[in-house]
Amino acid sequence: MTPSPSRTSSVRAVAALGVGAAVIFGLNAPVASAQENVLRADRAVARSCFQEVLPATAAGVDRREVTSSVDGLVQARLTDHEGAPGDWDVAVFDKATGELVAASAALANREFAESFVREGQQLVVQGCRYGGGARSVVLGVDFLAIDRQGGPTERAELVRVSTASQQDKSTLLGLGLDVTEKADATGVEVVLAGEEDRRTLRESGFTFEVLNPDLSATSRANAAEDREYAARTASTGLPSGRTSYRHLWDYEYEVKELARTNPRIARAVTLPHPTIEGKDVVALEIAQNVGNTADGKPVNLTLALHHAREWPAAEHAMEWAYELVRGYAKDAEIRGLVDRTRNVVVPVVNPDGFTISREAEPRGDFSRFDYEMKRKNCRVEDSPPELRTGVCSANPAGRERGTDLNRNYGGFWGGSGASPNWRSDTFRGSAPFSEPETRNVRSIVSDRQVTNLLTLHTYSNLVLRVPGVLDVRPPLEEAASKALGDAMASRNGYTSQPSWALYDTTGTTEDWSFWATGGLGYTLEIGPSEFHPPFAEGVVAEYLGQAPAAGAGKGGNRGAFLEMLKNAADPSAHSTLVGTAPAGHTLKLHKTFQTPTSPVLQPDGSTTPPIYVRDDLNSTLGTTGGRFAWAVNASTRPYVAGRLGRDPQAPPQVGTTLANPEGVPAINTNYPADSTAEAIPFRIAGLPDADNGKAAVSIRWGSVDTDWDLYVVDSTGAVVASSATGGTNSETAVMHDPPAGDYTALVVNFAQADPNAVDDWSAGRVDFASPTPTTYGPKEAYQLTCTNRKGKLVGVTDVYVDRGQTVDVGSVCTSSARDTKRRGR
Ligand code: 0X9
Ligand code: ZN
Repeated sequence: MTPSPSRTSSVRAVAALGVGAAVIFGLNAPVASAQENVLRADRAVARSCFQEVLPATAAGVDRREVTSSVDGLVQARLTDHEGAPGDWDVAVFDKATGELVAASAALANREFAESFVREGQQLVVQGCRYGGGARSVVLGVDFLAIDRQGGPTERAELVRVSTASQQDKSTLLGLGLDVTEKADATGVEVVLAGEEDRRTLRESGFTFEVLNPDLSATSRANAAEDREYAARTASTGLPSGRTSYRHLWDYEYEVKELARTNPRIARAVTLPHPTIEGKDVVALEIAQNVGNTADGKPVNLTLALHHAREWPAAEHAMEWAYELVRGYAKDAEIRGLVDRTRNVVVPVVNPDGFTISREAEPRGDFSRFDYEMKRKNCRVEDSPPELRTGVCSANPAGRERGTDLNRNYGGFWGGSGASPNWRSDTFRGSAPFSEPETRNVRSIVSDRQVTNLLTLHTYSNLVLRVPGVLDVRPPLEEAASKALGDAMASRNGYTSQPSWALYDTTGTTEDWSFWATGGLGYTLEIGPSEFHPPFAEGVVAEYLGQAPAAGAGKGGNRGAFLEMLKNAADPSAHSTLVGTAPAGHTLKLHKTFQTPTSPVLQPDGSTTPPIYVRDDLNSTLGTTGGRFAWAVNASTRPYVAGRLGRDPQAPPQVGTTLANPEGVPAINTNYPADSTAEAIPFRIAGLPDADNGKAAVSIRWGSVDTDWDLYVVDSTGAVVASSATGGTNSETAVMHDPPAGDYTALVVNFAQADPNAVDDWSAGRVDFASPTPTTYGPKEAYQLTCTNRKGKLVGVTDVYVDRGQTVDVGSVCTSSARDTKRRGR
């Protein structure tokens, strides 16, 4: 595929500070270490670097003045100097107005700030030594010209595509369009980024209606509303009091300030893998005596912003961090829960993408919307060679560059609902865990006992649980998984359901974490209708549970997060190992296994064999002497443990035919608004006569150019199944575990190949199948080891433990492996 003209922009990079003023084409490497590029400060001062231009004489600050040589981007980078670790931040200001242009405030000396500038604009680049021992740091400043003569600005719109069946939704997903999570029995909302997407949809034959013809206008209006709201609101009821959407540097700075000012309960952490643009990803850990990470408490992990444009997700995670830290001092419920758990919050999993989306709003006037609606990360290697140039904010492929991080996890990777095409918004990446951002999350989940995981997205008012794929079937722990999802939904007013109920997705966060570790995992889709609505609605109302949010009066997402935390604190919801060990010893739980991905879908529709993904789970308990209790996940991973099903109590019902009534209904392309259809009643039997795991209603006709659509309604008239594809000569609507009762098949005459010779439907049938029984797999063990103070291995044993169970492993550090094993079993 070739990019549309508007996406073509050429980038020229100029090193402004550094060894000469070399012109670097398509490169943004940090500048080498000439003296003028080393910032120095003898003292560290913990303060914001981006608040204002500080006096030149102020302690802990050094700065340079530069003039932009281009119309385009400025990039300021900090890197270590002479290897000394520390924490420096950087901010770029407009010299004339003192206004902030860009900033970066991560936890170490690795900083990357980028924004738009005009040719001749004078800038102050300020470096601030926030903490740590590094007296100096290397500054690199690059300017990148952007050619904006690329063509017409694109108009993005939101449409609702009619898709009656699961098959339809798969076909739609296959078009590579930007399909949202807003979906129901009859349609899905899709973002069309421009002309090319409009053409793709028109040519696909799907019918659609326009919901919002100009998303760019809505986004400008929302931004204006946000400015007015912030201007007239001194403080909100949010835990932080925040009144507007944060920038990436706000998240970074607030994470470290919360840690610095609450050192006993909060700790700021840099995740192990820097992003593709070279940014550090930050997390906040909250627990009583937070520094003791080997205290054996259950870990509650809150993730946000896998997807760049979903700003309220990150706001919710950050407010939750404030809730826990501030609540610890003044709220007995929060304090009690935090005392029993360890909480890790990653507000921005995808900082590269977030910055591009967030900073597009005020300044990016070239194909502006395109970047604000970015979803993926900044991976460029999978793009065609001619599109591998340019930095992420000005890549010739525009927002289409990158991997969908929520298709890149190992769980069922490469199957349906994820694209093999680099350009798609659901591009799965070149391999499972090919991206640094997903590897960061993987490392947290692999190195801790994460018993509870919540990953925040926008939008559609949903609480989604595993699995993301219908074929995977529910886990044995479906009841526990559903109960917690329902508990969260009772607070935020969202719909609680398995993810696959909307459409299949593979490679998502919790479809790896749950099936590999057993930690309960959920996706929240926050808010009813927009990726980043006005702050007052998308953040304040949704978090606190105020009108117009669905959770108004029920506790909102704050309440939902509390339900998650309560579950984490409840030993009956996970597993516990107890035993005795002398003080100062280290217990380790270890598991290694491999799990197959999905058969890997290829661009031509064929599949190649699954890839085996190796996982290594490791967690540690530091002993304090005497009895210990260690909160852990069950030893058998749900992937092999089995699947929940049902034993048939009776044979399935015998299939029946649906007779086509006299006559032909008028053409109707507007069901359900227009109810014109043929109605054929049928009955589904129940126990003791029949036990149906599945009912399939089907019809057939002659020409693929004729289009009959099929809907099944129950006795209340609610649509319970449907099938409305185009380009086929049959439809099949499927019901799973259908309740006994009276139903009606509604057959809609959508189109006729030849209006003068009716191609009527025939062969109407309802077929039934038995339920699939529950299946059980093998039991898996953890390897438990104990090492003494000198690092000598003094105990080893296998441990089997189920959810809700407490297993006594005895005195694991003082006996031979065989003795310990006998005691543990
Ligand atoms: O598509 C996603 O990654 C998530 N939705 S979003 O609109 N925020 O992008 C949801 C993933 C899980 N959903 C399904 N299996 N349907
Ligand atoms: Zn999302």
